[in-house]
Amino acid sequence: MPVYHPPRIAASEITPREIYMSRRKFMGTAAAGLVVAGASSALAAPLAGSPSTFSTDETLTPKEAVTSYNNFYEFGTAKSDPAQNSGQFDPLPWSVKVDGLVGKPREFGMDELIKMPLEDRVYRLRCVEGWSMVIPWIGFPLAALLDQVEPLGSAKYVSFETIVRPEQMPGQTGFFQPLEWPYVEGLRLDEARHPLTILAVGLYGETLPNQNGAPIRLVVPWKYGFKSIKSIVKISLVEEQPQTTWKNSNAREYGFYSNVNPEVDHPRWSQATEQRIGEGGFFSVANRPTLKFNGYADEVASLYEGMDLKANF
Ligand SMILES: Nc1nc2c(c(=O)[nH]1)N[C@H]1C(S)=C(S)[C@@H](COP(=O)(O)O)O[C@H]1N2
Ligand SMILES: [Mo]
Repeated sequence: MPVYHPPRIAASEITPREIYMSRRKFMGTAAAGLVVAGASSALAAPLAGSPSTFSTDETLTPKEAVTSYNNFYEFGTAKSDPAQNSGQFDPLPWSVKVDGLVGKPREFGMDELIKMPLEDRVYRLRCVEGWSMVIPWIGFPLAALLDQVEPLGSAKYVSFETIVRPEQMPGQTGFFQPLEWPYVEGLRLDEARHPLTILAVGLYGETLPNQNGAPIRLVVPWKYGFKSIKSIVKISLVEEQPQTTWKNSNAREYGFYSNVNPEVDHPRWSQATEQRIGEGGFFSVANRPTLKFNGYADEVASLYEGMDLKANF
């Protein structure tokens, strides 16, 4: 199968601020009436980054699968829920507060974040449930943002927080709450600063669809998908290992590190193989060997030298 390359628009042809402003204007005038189930992608604006040497050349997972088979419990627990239930979510205006053990705490507006040095990063994403995708993200290294706030020597970890907005997130309302809100995640500072770790603002040549974490989400390709927290409103530099949602919900099954590792099984199922979504039909079998660190061992294995990865799962 040939590798599909998303259409590229020369970065010089787009002023990100203009796109965001016109998108906002559109949303303002079009009003909620136009936003029907599954139509959130109609609000997407074109976006482009420069090519990156970190990209895999594996066959891309079709866009339809990337945007309709999601985990985003704020919109419901079924794979189809995020695409179906996120049409009312209005991601703009948006800002991300960066605070904690930093010299220059501040809030970044989305208009600024969209102007960071954007790159195309085609990454494998491997969910702890046993499926994987190859996704063409557009984003920038998290390290570039951290540099701007000047982390103090005492900062050892980075914590992340998703928005809480029950009026636009149906999974945050009702009697059954599958997780505690806000969804939180964390990385060690060296993991957060690793060049593979990005904040994504788009995929497939467009701004992020709501179901994929609009308007800005984390992507850490060597860890299980749940570490890649969506719709981030806060990033804090801290001294102690941060709370993480899935560990809080079940510490026996989900650890802080959550590095993709075929040698360390989940207590209830093997992690040795995976099912590539969109390959051989939507419901193909798990016939691909899972690679250590999701195939990024050359880049990241040194971060864990001397660590027992079975104990630190
Ligand atoms: N806020 C939030 N972020 C989240 C989740 C979630 O439920 N809420 N699910 C995680 C899981 S389990 C996975 S596999 C990835 C899926 O990202 P995708 O839908 O873009 O493929 O998002 C992660 N980020
Ligand atoms: Mo996941």
